[in-house]
Amino acid sequence: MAKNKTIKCGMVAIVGRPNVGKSTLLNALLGEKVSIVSNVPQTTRHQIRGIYTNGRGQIVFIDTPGLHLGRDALDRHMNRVAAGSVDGVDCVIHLVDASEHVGQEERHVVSQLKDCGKPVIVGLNKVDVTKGKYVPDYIRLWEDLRGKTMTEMPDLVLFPLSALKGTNVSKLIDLVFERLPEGPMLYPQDTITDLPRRMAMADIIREKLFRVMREEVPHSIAVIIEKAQPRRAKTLHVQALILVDRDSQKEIVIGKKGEVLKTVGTEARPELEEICGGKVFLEMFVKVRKDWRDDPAMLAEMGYVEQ
Ligand SMILES: Nc1nc2c(ncn2[C@@H]2O[C@H](COP(=O)(O)OP(=O)(O)OP(=O)(O)O)[C@@H](O)[C@H]2O)c(=O)[nH]1
Ligand SMILES: [Mg+2]
Repeated sequence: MAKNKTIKCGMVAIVGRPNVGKSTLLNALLGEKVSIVSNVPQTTRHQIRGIYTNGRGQIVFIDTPGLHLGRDALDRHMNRVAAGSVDGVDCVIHLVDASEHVGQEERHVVSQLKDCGKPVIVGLNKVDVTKGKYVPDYIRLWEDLRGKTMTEMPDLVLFPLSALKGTNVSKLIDLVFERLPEGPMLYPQDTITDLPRRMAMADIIREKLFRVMREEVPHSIAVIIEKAQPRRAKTLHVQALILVDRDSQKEIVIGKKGEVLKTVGTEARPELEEICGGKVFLEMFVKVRKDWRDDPAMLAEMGYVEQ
């Protein structure tokens, strides 16, 4: 009987400004951490797929870098990845921070999405903070930029949620399935993400740097896994290179008597061991590379490939 049951499968892009909670939402949807989260805008730098599978079918969620107005090569790369993610998907989740005013950047996001030709779910996130005080502003923004009222836009639906608290997250999955076509699964049932392991490892270390350094964290910080090789007794030897673009930042990243790096290592190791499935010996080095955010070769080495 199960053989004849039709299943629904498709791809869904999660798009929005930096820091609205896209990666938090992806993790909440999957019930597992696949994308790093921080309170620093522009945390996500590449496209990360998270795959949700159940009896109804399969949803491939795509977490994207925040759409923003920056101008250097890394900014251009991040914006291109985010905007390009909308092509080829079956549905778009436009995630907004409903606890904050609509700003210039949000107008920019809607102007990019308004003619995408896909069903759009406007996820009104962070309703745990202000109970969605600014929701009417987000409705007005869509109405304004499309020149139509909500009732004239059946392809658009507004949906309040809290990615952090999990409020309405399972209902969002129902809403997405309603918008997907019937079709075969795109990934094996037990796949959760397709992020290459070295990139996932580099991201975990970057997330811990953001957490430990808080407001001191330099805008231009990057992590590259230079080596991940087995070393005696099932231990994986991981060498991570941390890049900053000024000497003064190098000292901050290392910290007094190396305490920042030490804490980052302690926090990162258990998560690295989880994705590697064994013990990890972690070594970190900090180097100064001026203007790496505008250096195509450096960006390519980090996996932020120019397309
Ligand atoms: N109060 C509250 N905070 C949230 C919620 N969702 C996310 N956050 C917080 O918002 C901040 C940003 O979350 P991220 O998931 O990294 O945001 P993002 O949209 O992926 O950001 P970028 O990758 O920089 O574009 C973090 O501090 C989260 O804990 C929510 O529903 N409620
Ligand atoms: Mg993110």
